[in-house]
Amino acid sequence: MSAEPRTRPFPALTPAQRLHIEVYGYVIVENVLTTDEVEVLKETTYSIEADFRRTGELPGPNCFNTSTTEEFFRIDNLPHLAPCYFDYLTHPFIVGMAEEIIGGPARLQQSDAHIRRPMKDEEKGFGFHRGINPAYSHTEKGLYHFSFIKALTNLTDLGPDDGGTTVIAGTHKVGTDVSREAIVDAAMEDPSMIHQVEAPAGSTLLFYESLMHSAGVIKSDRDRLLILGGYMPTMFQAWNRYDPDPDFAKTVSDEHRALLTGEEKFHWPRNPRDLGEPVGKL
Ligand SMILES: O=C(O)CCC(=O)C(=O)O
Repeated sequence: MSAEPRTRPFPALTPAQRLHIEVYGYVIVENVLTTDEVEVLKETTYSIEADFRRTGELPGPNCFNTSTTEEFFRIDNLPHLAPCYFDYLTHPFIVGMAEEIIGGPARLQQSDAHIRRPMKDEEKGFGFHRGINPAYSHTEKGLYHFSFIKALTNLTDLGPDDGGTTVIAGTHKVGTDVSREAIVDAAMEDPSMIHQVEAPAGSTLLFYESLMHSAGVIKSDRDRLLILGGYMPTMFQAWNRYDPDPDFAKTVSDEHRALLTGEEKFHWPRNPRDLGEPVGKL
């Protein structure tokens, strides 16, 4: 019986990148997207916002806005809304990175695109949060695997004043017995633990969702756009309101449908790597 052809790189991360996320809870992989891919994603998101502001309409069924303020426009549940969104969320390298960290096959669990603009002075500040208990982890081959991983790609260049995503390094392993406030207060005492993304457009921040993270504070006059996919093992349910559009799911390949729906559920072959293993080829 021959093995099915691999469609995603494994391992996707270099040993150094894998060690970085292990220790700090995040890693930045530069230039994952091409300039053209970035431009189409930006244009699509700006045009969805412009249509919404003009008509109040969303671009399709089964999507929603988490925010529609002037400073923060966010459109959620993306795969069926535009081919560029689908291509990002199913990007072999991005899904490959997610599956490496989960430790087995992934389903798309959340997706959103954001436009952030400079805030009013009184609203400036961090909003550190995390979406899931650090308990949903397991260790295999000595490496920490987690059941909710996010791939957040900045669509604008991020310098120090551009409000890149900001994290409290290493907090992915701090349990929920420690309150959010206690973690944030402790980190504020020693800001060397607070790391902010600075990277060219098209770079991906891969992070455990249990890591304390926040939008950065934009001090420049530039918009910050991003797209984000959240991935979980297939046996997990989709997050609230991120269920796949059923009509769209019928139109894609079996492999992509499985990624959108998680239909393989508990058929979940584990796939751990050795830290020293080099990046795998397709
Ligand atoms: O805006 C950002 O950079 C962070 C996004 C965020 O907070 C999240 O994914 O939960």
